[in-house]
Amino acid sequence: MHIAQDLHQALEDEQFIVYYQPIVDLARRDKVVKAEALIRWLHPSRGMIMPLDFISVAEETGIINDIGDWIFKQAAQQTRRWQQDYLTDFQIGVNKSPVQFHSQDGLHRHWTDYLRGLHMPADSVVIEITEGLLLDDSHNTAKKLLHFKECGIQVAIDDFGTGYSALSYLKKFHIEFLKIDQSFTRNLAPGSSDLALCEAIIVMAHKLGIKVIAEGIETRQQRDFLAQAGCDYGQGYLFAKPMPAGDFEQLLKAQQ
Ligand code: G
Ligand code: G
Ligand code: MN
Ligand code: NA
Repeated sequence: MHIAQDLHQALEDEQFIVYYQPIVDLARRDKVVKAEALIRWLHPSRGMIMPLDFISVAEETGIINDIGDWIFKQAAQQTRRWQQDYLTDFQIGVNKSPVQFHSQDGLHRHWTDYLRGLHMPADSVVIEITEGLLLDDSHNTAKKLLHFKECGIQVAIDDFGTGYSALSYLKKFHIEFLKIDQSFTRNLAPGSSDLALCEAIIVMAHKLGIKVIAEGIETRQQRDFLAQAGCDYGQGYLFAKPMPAGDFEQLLKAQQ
């Protein structure tokens, strides 16, 4: 198996697929208002390959930048159609690994130009980055994030709580969303420390003007605990798994 070489072919032959996982508004009867774009690779002989099995290789070879560019454009075009047909303020989250984030300097300009070309507001897109990125400031992370902010593209901290959460970065950087990691939502129960942590994160985020998305919600009970704690948005198998665009569109149609 030659993942590194195959990745080039994959881009050329458009073997990648964008899956979409709904993000629901917990205060609006779990209405689907956003999605996270998640890449899949339909390999001609090996079948479906998941991102964890090729993203790090793509980062090592540098092709991650082209893949990231491709997925951004796909997701943006799709989001434009859904905004026109179903929800004018529909928003899409796109993952950006630290490698991608650091190796492309004018990314914010490139992205806003592309969105303007599609006649979409820049805040249609949220970049999802991990905590690790914020801790290592040797690459001008703060300046780069500010560029996105100034252009109108929003920022979410993904997997929140799993890194070396230096809370000071929450005020230092301009962040719109925190995504509570699934490891916290999994064991929610009355009196549990995970529930206490979720509640504290939500209160803190709100005081800083940051909205909260809880990931990995699989049960009604988890959903209700989080909604009760004031969590803004939810994502997880309870609502839906990541799915191809056609299936996602059926969801949007059904809730009209
Ligand atoms: O469902 P799932 O297996 O898609 O995602 C696994 C991991 O892969 C997640 O941590 C997610 O952030 C990452 N991932 C999914 N799509 C992309 C992408 O387009 N770019 C990057 N950098 N990571 C992605
Ligand atoms: O980008 P991030 O690291 O947050 O990636 C999200 C990952 O979590 C993806 O692999 C996605 O398929 C997965 N996921 C989304 N919802 C659930 C869920 O409810 N349960 C579990 N176990 N995984 C989920
Ligand atoms: Mn993510
Ligand atoms: Na996550």
